[in-house]
Amino acid sequence: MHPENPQAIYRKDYHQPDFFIESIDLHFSLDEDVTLVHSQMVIRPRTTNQTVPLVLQGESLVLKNLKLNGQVLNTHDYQVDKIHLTIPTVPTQSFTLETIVEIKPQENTALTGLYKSSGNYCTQCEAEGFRRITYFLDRPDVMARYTTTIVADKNRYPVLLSNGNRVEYGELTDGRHWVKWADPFPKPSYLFALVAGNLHCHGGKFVTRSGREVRLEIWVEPQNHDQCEHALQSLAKAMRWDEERFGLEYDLDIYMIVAVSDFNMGAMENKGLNVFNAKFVLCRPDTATDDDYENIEAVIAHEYFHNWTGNRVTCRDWFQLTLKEGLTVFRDQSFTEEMTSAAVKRIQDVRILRTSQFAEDQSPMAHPIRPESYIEMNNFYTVTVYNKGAEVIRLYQTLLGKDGFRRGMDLYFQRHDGQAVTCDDFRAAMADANKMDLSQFERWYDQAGTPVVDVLGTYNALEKTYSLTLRQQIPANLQAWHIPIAVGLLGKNGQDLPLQLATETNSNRTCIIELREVEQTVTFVNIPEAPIPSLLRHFSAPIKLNFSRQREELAFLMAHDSDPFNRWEAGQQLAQQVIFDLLADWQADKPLQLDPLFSNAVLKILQDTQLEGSIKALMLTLPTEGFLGQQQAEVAVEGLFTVRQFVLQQLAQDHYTQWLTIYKANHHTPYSNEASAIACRRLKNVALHYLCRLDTAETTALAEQQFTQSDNMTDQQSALSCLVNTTGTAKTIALTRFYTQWKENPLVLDKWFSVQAMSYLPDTFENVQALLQHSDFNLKNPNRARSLLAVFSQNQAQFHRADGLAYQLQADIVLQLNTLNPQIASRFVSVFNHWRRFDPARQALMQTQLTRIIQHPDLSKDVYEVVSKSLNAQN
Ligand code: B3K
Ligand code: ZN
Repeated sequence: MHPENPQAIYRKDYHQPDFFIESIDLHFSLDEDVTLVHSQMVIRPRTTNQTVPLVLQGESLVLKNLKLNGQVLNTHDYQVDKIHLTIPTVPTQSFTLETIVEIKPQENTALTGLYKSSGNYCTQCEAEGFRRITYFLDRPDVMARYTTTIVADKNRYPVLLSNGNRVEYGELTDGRHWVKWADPFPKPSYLFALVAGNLHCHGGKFVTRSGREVRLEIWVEPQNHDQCEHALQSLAKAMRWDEERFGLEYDLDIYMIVAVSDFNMGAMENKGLNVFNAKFVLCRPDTATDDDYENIEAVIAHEYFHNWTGNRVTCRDWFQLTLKEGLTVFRDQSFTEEMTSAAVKRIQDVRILRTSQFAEDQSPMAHPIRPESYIEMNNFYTVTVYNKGAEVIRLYQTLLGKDGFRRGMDLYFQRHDGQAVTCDDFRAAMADANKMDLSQFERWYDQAGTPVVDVLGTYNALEKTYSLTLRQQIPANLQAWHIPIAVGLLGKNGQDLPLQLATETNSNRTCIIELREVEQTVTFVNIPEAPIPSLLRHFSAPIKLNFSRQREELAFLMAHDSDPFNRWEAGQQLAQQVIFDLLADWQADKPLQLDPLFSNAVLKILQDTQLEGSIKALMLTLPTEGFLGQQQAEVAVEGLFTVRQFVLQQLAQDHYTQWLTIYKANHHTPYSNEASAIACRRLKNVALHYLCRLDTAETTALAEQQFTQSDNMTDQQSALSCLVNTTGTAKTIALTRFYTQWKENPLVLDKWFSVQAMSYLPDTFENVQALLQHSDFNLKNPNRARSLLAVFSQNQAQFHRADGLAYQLQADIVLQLNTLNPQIASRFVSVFNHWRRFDPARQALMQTQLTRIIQHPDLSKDVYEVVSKSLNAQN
């Protein structure tokens, strides 16, 4: 059974709002039983020559009072249903509307609207959560000025925060106090925020380049006071970077970030008052890994960058989400590239894109970065909208150059500051600022799927020319994309050959081919020898590029390509070829033998003294089972697992001495957060993982030693994840010790759950089942639920066990979450989206669970949308 008429909303049906809300004066009286929200709005009809009903959104609200221009409305003057307040007749000129509603934040487990986390109040309004706080025109093109007064018990809630500036405060006689906030910038309702609680402030300041002083405040639960400095530093770095790279300054006198423990996603860019998942704020060397540190810096930067790309210029409607998200992800990626290593960051980003987004393109939930329709908007905060969206923004920069991109951004802000606009407006700014025709570029916004380009290369020894023929595979009803493809040609010594196109006189080492037609041929002249092409350097477009290569050629590129991204890529392709050939042998019951060419290529990387440590660590990491499975017509669950394990073990054996040397050489570097120390930890931990594949007393002792002696979480967690895959007693000892050490720190305890869910031993499912019963497991806390269950569902061989028990467990959890927290339920059910990619037996097992879920009587829109699409689609 599905919910009452889950209606799809279409992009083509966009209409301007009939009313605008000029201002809203909010008054919250926070109480343990019932919270009262009093709102006073000034509403202006868009046109004055017709009367249209005023329809406000509101959900789970109890309306207590309603006044229009100061007059109480009679019940026959308005209608209230589950999701609306409708007033059929309203004045044709501006009027005021006052409402008082009751809400119960303490009962809100969906974590959208106003809710409680660790005893504190906080809000999450994007995309459509404001309607769970008060009646409103809850859409991003309605931008209002907000004032917010919060009244609460002073002992329990000494800190009362909202957007903008604190303008007044005072005490009441009954132990309560109040604070009034005013936000001078008109904003859409999704950017509203309120926080009330017992919080500690870690403060700082930032002086903008025009000399204005901005107060920076990181608010955390008191026990976390010593884990805020990195977040504060990250914020200051992001503020400086945005000034330098894009000329964008912060606009209020205060910038606040609040860390909360219960949060559906990473963080939220509310104007002047970001609310963050504590995971992306809190860190200390002994509690957070190097990746945690990097993620914190990136997410803080991302939310900060939204102040311009999202808040000052926002989206006209939710179909335009990538306008702010794709752009802001691109901005945070560029920031991290400059703060850390561009090549490492690019490889990490492409890995996410190819494992998650390309998979989404292959699934029933595939959609263009600007979707055409949705049932539940929260389902469209996807890797496609975010990460592919960022790739599309990167394409502009590749095509227009960094300066051209900046000109486009400047024009975009000049035209649209203070407005709610569309992706077309952004594209027009880029085109106009650079006098370039970007009309074909719209295909990136309206066509779903990953473009595929087949490439053929021909060398003409007589003419000394090298030609590349590129052909786009265009699915029925779609049109050719505009694709920049970065190309280099390597000579036989591995050096880049100077590139000269037949049509050009100047030459370069990397050239951008602009593929616009279905098929195009480009010819390079004066090429003295048959070159080896390096294609799609730094992954210049989010596509699949087919070019057939021998293993020798891949090993050559892996050793020599001047583009570090493509060096890594060649290694991945080589590993993939090797794994798939071994898989064929395994399927034919032939003995497995690792190709010495591959083993040697790995050895060369191990011994390369020039290669930067973090890149080296990435190059020594095999493609995941998930990624490999995606390349197959039917995912070979057991085969991929067995063969990949074999390759890892073989590499561990073949180069035992070298792994040990690398391990020892990097093990004693003292802890610091510098890139060089991080690189040492990455390398040594990759080495440790290979060594531990051998599961000997010696290798286990290494991991145990690291586990007990490390002074930082990167090393401790890494050692633990090696130990959970060992078969002796070391595993239990380490797990118990870790638990005892960290049971009071929820973020670290999440790691304890995750490490166990990631184990590749065959009892992992039973362990996960047992962990669900653990007193520290709590399905209502999204971080905890994800740390065990979302992590386990990515453990391909264990989750997709042939008996289907893990599927059944996942469906049980989805049904529980459907009631508690539909957004998380919908994320969890998405693992079944790929059900048709598996063998018939697994398909049947997953289909059974999907059918069971869709028959549930009270399915949320969130889960309904995903499951119905999954069951109905053909791919
Ligand atoms: N804009 C928020 C995401 C809101 C998700 C709503 N389901 C965080 C971000 O992208 O910065
Ligand atoms: Zn964002």
